[in-house]
Amino acid sequence: MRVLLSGFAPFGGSKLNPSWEAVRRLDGVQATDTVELFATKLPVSYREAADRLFASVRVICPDVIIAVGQAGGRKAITPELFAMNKSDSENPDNEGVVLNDQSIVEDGPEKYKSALPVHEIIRAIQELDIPVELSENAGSFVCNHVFYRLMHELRKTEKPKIGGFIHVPFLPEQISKNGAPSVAIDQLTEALKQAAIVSAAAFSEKVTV
Ligand code: PCA
Repeated sequence: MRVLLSGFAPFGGSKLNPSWEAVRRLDGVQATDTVELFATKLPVSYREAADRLFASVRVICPDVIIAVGQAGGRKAITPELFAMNKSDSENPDNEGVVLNDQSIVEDGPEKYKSALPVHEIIRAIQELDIPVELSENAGSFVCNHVFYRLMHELRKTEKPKIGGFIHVPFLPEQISKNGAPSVAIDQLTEALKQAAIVSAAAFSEKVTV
């Protein structure tokens, strides 16, 4: 079974993005006897990010898609429960685009729920002693945009797949001494690997029931 993890390029003046730093370390990793991991990098662009994810999905044909992004300031890894049909941020994306109060999919549902087993993911990461908690708010910038487009796309794919979104905190090297909380790269990488394994197991159960 294949799990595709996406990470984002740096944005907002940062030199790196922990989401890509972590998932790139998982590209090509055989996580278990049956679970293979793949990674793809997305631009921080409302216009392009989701289409780039779908292009990778067409090439890799994963069963599980886990999009990952940075949520600077959060103290824990946060599997997201809901994607909202709204883009609204003062921050420009990497193409300089600012969106205010805009629907992502015209006439689309107000929100989608993650299809990942978020509670199992949280339990598995807790067992590794890595900070993790549920989030019910993926924001309204490019991450939520990709999450919403992914969930919208997954409704209509022929071959069943599951997907969702996980935000990760800053890396220690992104913050000044007394600044925001952070989680080390090895922990982020291990946590996302577990998230992939748990999600693949949930997907197998779903398709064999
Ligand atoms: N985080 C931003 C966009 C890219 C990223 O890594 C967000 O939370 O929307």
